Amino acid sequence: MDVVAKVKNGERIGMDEALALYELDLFTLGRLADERRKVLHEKKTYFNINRHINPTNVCKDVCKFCAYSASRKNPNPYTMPIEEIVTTAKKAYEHGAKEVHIVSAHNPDAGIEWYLGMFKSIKEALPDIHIKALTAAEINFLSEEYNLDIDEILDSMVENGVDSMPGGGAEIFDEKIRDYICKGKVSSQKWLEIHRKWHERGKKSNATMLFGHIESRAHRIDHMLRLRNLQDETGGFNCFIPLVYQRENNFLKVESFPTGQEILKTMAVSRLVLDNIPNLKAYWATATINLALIAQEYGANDLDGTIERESIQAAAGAGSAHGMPLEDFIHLIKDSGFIPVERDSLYNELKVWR
Ligand code: V47
Repeated sequence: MDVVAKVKNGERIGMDEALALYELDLFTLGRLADERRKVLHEKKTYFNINRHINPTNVCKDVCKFCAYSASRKNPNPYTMPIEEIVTTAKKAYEHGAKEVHIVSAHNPDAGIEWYLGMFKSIKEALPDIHIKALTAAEINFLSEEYNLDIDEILDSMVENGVDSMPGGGAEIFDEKIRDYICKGKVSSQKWLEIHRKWHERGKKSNATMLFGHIESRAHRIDHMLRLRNLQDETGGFNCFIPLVYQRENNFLKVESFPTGQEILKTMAVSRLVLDNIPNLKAYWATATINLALIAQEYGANDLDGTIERESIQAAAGAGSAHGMPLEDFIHLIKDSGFIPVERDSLYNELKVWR
């Protein structure tokens, strides 16, 4: 049976079939992904009102793709005091944010109390806000730096008020590519193990994939299949987020960057391979807003959120430094023919913006 028939039958596809999907013309592939999206979400596109906070850029690791770390091309190290992080969260809450998304670098001078204490202080000040924080890469760093079990750290996260985990640090699971782009960072196996342990606590997380640099289509599919296997066991992933590689101010030499077609195909293939992860996020910060809006027709049903401020991808050229006003967000989703639905961090619907 050919891959189109198999997808239409709702059958699971493997590596060779997913590679064959990439060979389809964009419209055929898009239609398959759109049909799958409609079954799950009709014309709804989810977003949340959130505030990204990146509390330190001091990092002991050296990822070639990173433009954010202070030890590299960016000469301005900073570490926000906990009071400043709480004040930032409070201001965001007053502006309507329901989630703080907190991702940092791996700062060996900040101390474990700083890493975990910020969550406790935020929750004390704002018991209703959802804290999405600590990537598996940060958790692995804390475990190595302070000689703690992963379990101890995950338990402390829960005790200190972390509600869910973001999907960062996954990059590309293929060991050879990973070794080249981010040697020394959390291994693929460890990344998956940390998420498994988090899911075992009844908690949810996201999964990212950094693509459009030196990886091949097969590496992307391998990444998706490893996630699909874990999701079969735990069901703990809420959302998959293919992050488009941003090329500025870093040390990863890339010969050719993905076209809009390749980005859309990757979205569509993600939707079809990851048949057990309900949400596919076209993260507008890295895909650009216009392509993210088109990606809604290629399987994506989530656009992240208003962000308000973001430093990691913005340092590498993304247009996310100042977020996106809520009115613009809603207007753009509506104008592109979809129904904006404000969600909470766990994908419960809060408001349908008709
Ligand atoms: O893992 C770093 C990426 C990630 C670059 O869970 C880059 O909802 C593109 O975790 N080009 C961290 N990307 C961000 C993250 C995240 C973002 C949005 C939503 C969610 C979620 C999580 O930022 C890192 C890395 O892959 N990143 N440098 C770059 N040059």
